[in-house]
Amino acid sequence: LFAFRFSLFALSYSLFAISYSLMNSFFCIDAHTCGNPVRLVAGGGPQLEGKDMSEKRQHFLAEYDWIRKGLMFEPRGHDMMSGSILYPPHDPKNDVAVLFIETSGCLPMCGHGTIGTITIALEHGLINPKVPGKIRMEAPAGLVEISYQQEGKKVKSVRLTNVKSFLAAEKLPVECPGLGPITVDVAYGGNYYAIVDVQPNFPGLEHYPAEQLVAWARELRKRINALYTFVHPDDPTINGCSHIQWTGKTIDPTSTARNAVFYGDKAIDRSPCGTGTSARMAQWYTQGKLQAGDEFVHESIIGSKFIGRIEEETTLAGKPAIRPSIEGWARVYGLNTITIDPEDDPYAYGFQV
Ligand code: PYC
Repeated sequence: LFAFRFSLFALSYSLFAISYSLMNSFFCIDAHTCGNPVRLVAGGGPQLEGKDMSEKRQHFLAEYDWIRKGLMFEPRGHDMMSGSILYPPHDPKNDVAVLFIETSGCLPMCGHGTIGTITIALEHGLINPKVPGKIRMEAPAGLVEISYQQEGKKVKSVRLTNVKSFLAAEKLPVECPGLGPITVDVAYGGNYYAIVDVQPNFPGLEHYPAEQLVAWARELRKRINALYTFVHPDDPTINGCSHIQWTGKTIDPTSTARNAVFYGDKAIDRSPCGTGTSARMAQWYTQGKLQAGDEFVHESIIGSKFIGRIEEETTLAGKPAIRPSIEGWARVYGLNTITIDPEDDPYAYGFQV
């Protein structure tokens, strides 16, 4: 029954995909997760080669990155735009595989992207979970286990148990433009994050406008990557510090912590960032500030919240690691058929200013 159901899914998906890609048109379903955009490409995504999503990610980057640029950058997207493309799973035990696309590239894992993608896919019948209420999702960074609450067609919340997350380095010195010498901890939660904790030269994110944090973060990321190397122990295609996580005082005194996560070249995540929250929970866990069973309520720059929890205490390459879970919600708001036609539009592949 599974094989039959899966082949029907795969067949209808490929027919849909082929007919859209022939027209260079992409049928997208737009949503946001706690304020941050998720554009799911439900038709027109390319067929990719590879035995898993990590290999498929490399194939996409080598041959189809124009699709990401066209759909994510202005004029069809914007600085914060982020999305995903669904693929059949490689392991028959799993329900779906996902490629994440974003202004910054193709992320190994994206938490807000997962919550939005799963919400859209369930509400629009693009996934048929083998076990109702549960989804096993293959991401380039590894297996992500999901549970969700649905009332009628509406998905009310999604909780994802992320890949192994760990603190990679502590108190790395770096000179931050505008702030002077600071130290950062670097943690992995599906991407590598430099976490800027409150310290003498950084009183907290609430003291600065978002544009200022963006400008500093862009330069800070360059400097960190020039000084230090980060490579995932199991997958060398995941490397480099891609995000900066500014921290500060919460708006709601009942929240545990707040962040402003910089990604791409000009974006601050409007959600608390799922992989950033995972990285920060791994940092807190390793530093003895968070235990299994504790609730970690993480607030974003706009005050939206993810609820984190440690699901498993484990190790990775001899280092302490956790499998954190993150719960959040998404709302679907638009159907959007987007054409990328370079013969007709000089800005088909987008631009950045
Ligand atoms: O939620 O993991 C996330 C994420 C990564 C970049 C933007 N959001």
